[in-house]
Amino acid sequence: MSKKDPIDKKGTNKGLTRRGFLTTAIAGTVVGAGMAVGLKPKEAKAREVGRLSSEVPPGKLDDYYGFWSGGHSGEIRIIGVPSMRELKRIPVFNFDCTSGWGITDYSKKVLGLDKKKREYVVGDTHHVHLSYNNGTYDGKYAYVNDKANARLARIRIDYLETDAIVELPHCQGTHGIFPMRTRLPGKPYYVFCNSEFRNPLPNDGRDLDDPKKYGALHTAVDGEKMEVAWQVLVSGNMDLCATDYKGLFSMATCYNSEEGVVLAEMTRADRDWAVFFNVWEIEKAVKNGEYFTIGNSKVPVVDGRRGSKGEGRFTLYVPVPKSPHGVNVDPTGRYAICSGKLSPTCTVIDLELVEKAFKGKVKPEDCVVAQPEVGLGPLHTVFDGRGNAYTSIFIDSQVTKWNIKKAIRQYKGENVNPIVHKIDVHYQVGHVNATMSETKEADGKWLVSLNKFSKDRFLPVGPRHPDNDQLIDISGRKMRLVHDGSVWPEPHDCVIVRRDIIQPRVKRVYDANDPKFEMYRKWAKEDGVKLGSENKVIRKGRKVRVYMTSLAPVFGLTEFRVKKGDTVTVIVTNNNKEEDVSHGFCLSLYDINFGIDPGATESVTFKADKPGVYWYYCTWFCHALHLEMRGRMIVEP
Ligand code: CUK
Ligand code: CUA
Repeated sequence: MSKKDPIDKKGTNKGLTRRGFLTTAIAGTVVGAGMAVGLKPKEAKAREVGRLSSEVPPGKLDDYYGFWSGGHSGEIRIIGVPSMRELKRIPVFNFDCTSGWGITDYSKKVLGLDKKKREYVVGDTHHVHLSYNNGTYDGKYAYVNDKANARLARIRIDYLETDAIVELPHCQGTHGIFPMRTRLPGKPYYVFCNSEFRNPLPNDGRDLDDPKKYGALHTAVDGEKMEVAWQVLVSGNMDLCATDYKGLFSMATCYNSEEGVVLAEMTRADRDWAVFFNVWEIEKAVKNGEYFTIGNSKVPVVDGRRGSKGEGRFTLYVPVPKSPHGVNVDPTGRYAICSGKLSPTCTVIDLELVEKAFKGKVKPEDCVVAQPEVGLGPLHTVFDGRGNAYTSIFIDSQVTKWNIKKAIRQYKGENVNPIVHKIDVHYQVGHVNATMSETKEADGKWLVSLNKFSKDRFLPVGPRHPDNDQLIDISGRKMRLVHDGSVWPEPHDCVIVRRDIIQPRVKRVYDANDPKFEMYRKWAKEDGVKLGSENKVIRKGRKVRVYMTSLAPVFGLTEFRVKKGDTVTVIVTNNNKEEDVSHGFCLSLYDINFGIDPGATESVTFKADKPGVYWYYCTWFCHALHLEMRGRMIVEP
């Protein structure tokens, strides 16, 4: 790396990376080659090292929407790229007073908290993916897993709000998920989910001490209906998930082929595998009734375990070295790349050969076409659309850029080095992702390295540090570290999407098919109230519905009366239609706090169990007289 590189001056990347000596030698050659084809030294230099600007000046917008998982928080976060500014948090499996998620009637319905069943109040989000068509994002939905309580959630992109959550039967540790990358005419659109932990099937007290009888399931969820379609019983623990670009396969990396329950047992074997699922063959079997069910769930299950009749028909086990983690398909759709975790290699699997292997024409092990050595602890791989792969290296704290075609040539015995460049990251990187990397439109501009450790990179804030999401320019031959971004733990993964694909609405509109309004319309009809324009208290026995408008700076009702013991539903409509004018409804000493977006209606149901006077007030600074925007709930004894 030249002394003129500004990165050198900042001292963040001091020329030679630990293993960079190898690529430095090649660097000179490329600059030279650039000059040979008539480039001025400056242009050649620009090609050599990325030179994109990450500055987004005041008043300007980011080029990309980043969808980050929130990890422990159970949410999704939207980050502008390249500014790395946090723009929004979308509550999914968690509670949030900004919107009232987990508090309002609609959100409780989505979360399943309205029923008298077991209630989950925590979540653990790892993998966010958007819905696709024709190999790229179609801007309809985002999906995210809950590893904690085995669920899949869907977020509608028009409002960037969670609209459905489905529980996956018999699963624990729902980890890798991936939607189909294309929609096939007349076929359902599936999102595939891996269960990482094996458990007794059904998990009702049987087989407690007989781990050989535990199982793990690969689940297909209909991404439009948000219903579980079928499941496949698999050998080993499944980790990450991916799909091909033709709509034929889903796939999972599997570790713990030993099917052990403690670490020493889980890591004994030198080889584990990647499992490929023959989606439409499974679908056919299910349609023909060739399935069984587990416990009292009605979901069809087929057996795809090793040595079962389904192996070779439903599933294909391709051996890969020791405990693989990530699996990623390159933008050409030809190669699936598994990262070794306990092996310093990536394994490149040719999906055309996988197709042949399902037809019995080649052996599963012959689908492997390359195995480049990328560093210690490779986890996830992403792409620039120019034939290069970028693998996160956990133990080395590096990102390795390597060339897929060269890796294939090397595997065939040619004396070529597929490694292009390595860059240090700070520190212990998990996922990396690049702009549009998970689509055929990968554009090779920015890469984000989601580092688990940040140690000395930020002001210390106690024993728990923020994570460090680093922005890296990948437009040149060499990578260039541009920005350190602190982020509260622990986003596992992200996708970075061109901004023209995401078209959210700035105010809520009464669409006929908006499920949020369905509930209110039904109630208003029952009560003969004009929703959004009338302020009325309707009593039916001990049930009271309070219809209230809000328009800055007043609520339509400055007081309402109920009796102790009533079940009260307060329905608030925000009649401000201007952008940005949200209201909130916070009811003092009743543990109620939710927001109402412009044009929206929200409601809350509670028991008026305490007599007295309780002020409700607006929680959004909506007007100069915002503090005056309030009223009294009078609860008669
Ligand atoms: S996992 Cu966390 S670094 Cu849950 Cu995608 Cu690989
Ligand atoms: Cu409405 Cu403040």
